[in-house]
Amino acid sequence: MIAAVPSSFMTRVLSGIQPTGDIHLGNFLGALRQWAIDQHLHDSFYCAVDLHAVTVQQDPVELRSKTLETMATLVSVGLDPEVCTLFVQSHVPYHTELSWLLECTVSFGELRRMTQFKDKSAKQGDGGQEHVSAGLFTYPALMAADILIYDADRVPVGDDQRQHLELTRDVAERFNSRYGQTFVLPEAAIPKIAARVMDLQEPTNKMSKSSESPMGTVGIFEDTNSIAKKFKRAITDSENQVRFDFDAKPGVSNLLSILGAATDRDPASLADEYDQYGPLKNDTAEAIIDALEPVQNRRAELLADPAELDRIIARGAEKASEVAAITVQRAKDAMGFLPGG
Ligand code: ATP
Ligand code: LTN
Repeated sequence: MIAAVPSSFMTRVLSGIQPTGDIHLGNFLGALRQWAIDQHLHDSFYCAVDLHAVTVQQDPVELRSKTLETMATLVSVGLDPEVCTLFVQSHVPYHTELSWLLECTVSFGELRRMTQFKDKSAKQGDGGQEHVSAGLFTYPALMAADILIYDADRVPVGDDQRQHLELTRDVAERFNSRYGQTFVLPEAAIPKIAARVMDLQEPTNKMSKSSESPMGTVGIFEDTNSIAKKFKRAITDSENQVRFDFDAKPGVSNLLSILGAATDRDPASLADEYDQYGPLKNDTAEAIIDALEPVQNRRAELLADPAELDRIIARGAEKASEVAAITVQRAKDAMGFLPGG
């Protein structure tokens, strides 16, 4: 038998998912599935980032139920609470404390350049002035705190988070050079295939929880018939030639990426096996239905035992807090806050 590697010698990993909307295939292939596959290789922390969710207005009843659902999803995709730490971000108040210190390290100009802020504020009507919360603007400082507080070496995310990760590294480097070595510099871990799953109806837009395209977004708990129907109706093009070329053929390339991710195959070489769109759509739907079956079954088991989920959440908060408390104190000491209190 191989002896377990002590966690102090393992790579530390952290990532988060917002408890908003229904978790979709983009979240699954771009992030969650990878988290589950790699969990035994690293000392991993995964959270539902509820403090990020409130950067846009949330209904309180819905926020509570979505947070529970998101935690149930983390377990359903195969994350083992005995192996990794699964927690709710707001249960570890040190995140917001460190976030303030980092808001005072990041610059206004850096935050203004974040494309996620530009996109989300533009969607709110007035171009980002009166109805956009200040929290949506400072969000990347909180995300940096989420990562740096666990001394994470590696952050597995989809491609849309690349810019936030670069900012996190810049902020950590600046803090370290001002106040002395305090934070570990994290690397983004972005999957090679399906790092940006596109909407099935509008394949030039990313599949997103906040999308208004129900036929374009595939929820991971959707029933089999509905998943099959969405793939059947996926937008392709009029060329009827299967080729992997995202610029010229976004719809077909998206299907090839999804099939490639689900079957662990290279999307470009999969293209050689098809000369029509129909069979490609059917095989992609089938591969996704197969990949989601164990996830859907585990969820049914978990929902039958709500006390177990409560125990997992409580244990996660305790384990995460132990680590986070130490890092925040280190950062405060480095900045010159008076000890005690
Ligand atoms: P929204 O678009 O409404 O902000 P979201 O769908 O991006 O929400 P998040 O909770 O912000 O969901 O993302 C959780 C993880 O899923 C992140 O690592 C993110 O990069 C990844 N992810 C989200 N959408 C996609 C996608 N379409 N393809 C690949 N990865 C994705
Ligand atoms: N910003 C991310 C969610 C997120 C996150 C994090 C991801 C918040 N904190 C820390 C990785 C690490 C998003 O919108 N998907």
